[in-house]
Amino acid sequence: MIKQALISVSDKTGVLDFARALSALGVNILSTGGTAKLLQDNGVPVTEVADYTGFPEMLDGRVKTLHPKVHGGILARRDFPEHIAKLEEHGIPQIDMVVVNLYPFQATVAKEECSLEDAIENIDIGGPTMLRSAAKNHRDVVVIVDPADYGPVLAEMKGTGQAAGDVGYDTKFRLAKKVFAHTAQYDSAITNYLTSLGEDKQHATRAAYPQTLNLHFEKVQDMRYGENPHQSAAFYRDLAPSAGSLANYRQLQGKELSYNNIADADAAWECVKTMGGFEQPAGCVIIKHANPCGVAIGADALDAYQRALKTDPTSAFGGIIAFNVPVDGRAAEAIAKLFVEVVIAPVFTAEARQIMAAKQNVRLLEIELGEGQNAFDVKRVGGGLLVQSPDARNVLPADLRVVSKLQPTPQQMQDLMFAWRVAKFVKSNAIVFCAGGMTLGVGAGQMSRIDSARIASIKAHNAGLSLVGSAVASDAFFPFRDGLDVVVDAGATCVIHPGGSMRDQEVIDAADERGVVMLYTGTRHFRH
Ligand code: 93A
Repeated sequence: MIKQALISVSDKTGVLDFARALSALGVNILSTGGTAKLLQDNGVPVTEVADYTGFPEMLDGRVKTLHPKVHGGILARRDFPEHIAKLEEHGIPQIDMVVVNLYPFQATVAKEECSLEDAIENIDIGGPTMLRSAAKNHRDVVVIVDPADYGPVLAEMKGTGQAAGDVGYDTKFRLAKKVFAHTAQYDSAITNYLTSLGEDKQHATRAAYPQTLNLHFEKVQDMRYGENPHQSAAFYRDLAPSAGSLANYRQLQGKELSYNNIADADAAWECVKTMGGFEQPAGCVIIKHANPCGVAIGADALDAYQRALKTDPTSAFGGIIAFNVPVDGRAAEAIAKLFVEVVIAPVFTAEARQIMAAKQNVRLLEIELGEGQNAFDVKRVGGGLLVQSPDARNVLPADLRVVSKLQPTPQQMQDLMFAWRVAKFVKSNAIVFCAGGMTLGVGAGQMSRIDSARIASIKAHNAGLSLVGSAVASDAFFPFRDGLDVVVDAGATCVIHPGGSMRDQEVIDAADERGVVMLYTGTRHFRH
């Protein structure tokens, strides 16, 4: 039963209605200066903490609630008779609810003119102390740091069940967790600010990336192992994953996802999401070891899948397949013939699910399509992290520059745009041959571009695919004409790459000499 609440808030949103409702439920309210005044002025009965402790607020408000009568009342264990006896001995009533939000430190330091002095005065000491006391003793004390919780807590108190006039343990526990996350973030903001101060220690130097990086992710699952069986692993997701991201997956069937499954599923999903906007509505991507081994667009899921599979059916064995359209029964029947690890789509029809149910080991993931982007990319290095914005840039036809004498045909333009989108998802150095909305040969992850070009054409040859009249994308410029000669020798008639090499002219001259179309994107897509 909640008999006494302490309310001390900087953000006074909703607090008046909440306090009024608590008061109506017979809760005695204690409050600090500004909050007490607001409540009094609006007719809510309240006792000022200073009157309660017998100590005035002092040191310009730095000491308001830091008193044993406050903290004893919050922290005493209700199930320990010795604690209760101590409270009685010192005349300390119990405090059953703490409603606190903190001095607006983040908002203060976000202001351009904020001085160190302003920032320091906005470091809340008494507030976090009460929040942490109450959260520690959450078994007996309700703690609210977020005004959004006023409504749900009131509703629970007004309920008629066991918890009438109180809230259940689950709610108390949830609120306590929220508090520790909040105070941790608050302290992180202070650290970030202090470490961002320039030489004069007075003003923060503003940068796109904070001085200290605090990542807040929640665990989705522990895994049996990591990239290899001797490595341990877990999957964490953003507290609010952006729309359309892998972490929003819904698994319909199959074994637990492994570390490599998740990494490859992400590559497949991110790639297939870029397959919209072509003449053909359906896109399919098959990934092996983080690289696309077949990408195609088609009339529907089945068509796109069959074409994607043609690029490299050997590598597709044990692969991960993603679609940007619903998977129906016909597509599922075709997929079920191949050994695959994971299939991802926005939706699987009932018929598709029924067909895939015969393959219980295959993991089926549904993810809603969405345009969201991660706020940043991270890569772990020894003793540190590399952070960057994601490679979100998608080149549009208007960004392209034709540098060869020969102009592209509309069909070549389509093929080049498709090849370029795929190349972004191939590990560098990337060379991708395409035609008619499907990959023909993918050269990935080589230390030299010319080797990627050779491998891509060998793979097309092995798959029995002709490269005559094909389009080629290269994720970065050709440093010499030799790489271009390899792809043209193989049959390519148009090439797309960022340009920007010292020997650009040599490579353009080679394109003209060989009679092929060459386009610059001005954008590079290294991927490591
Ligand atoms: O200055 S403090 O660090 N010292 C305290 O003892 C104290 N007690 C409550 N800040 C303190 N507070 C904070 O005052 C609360 O966290 C809340 O943000 C604010 C509410 O003050 P008022 O009710 O006067 O507007």
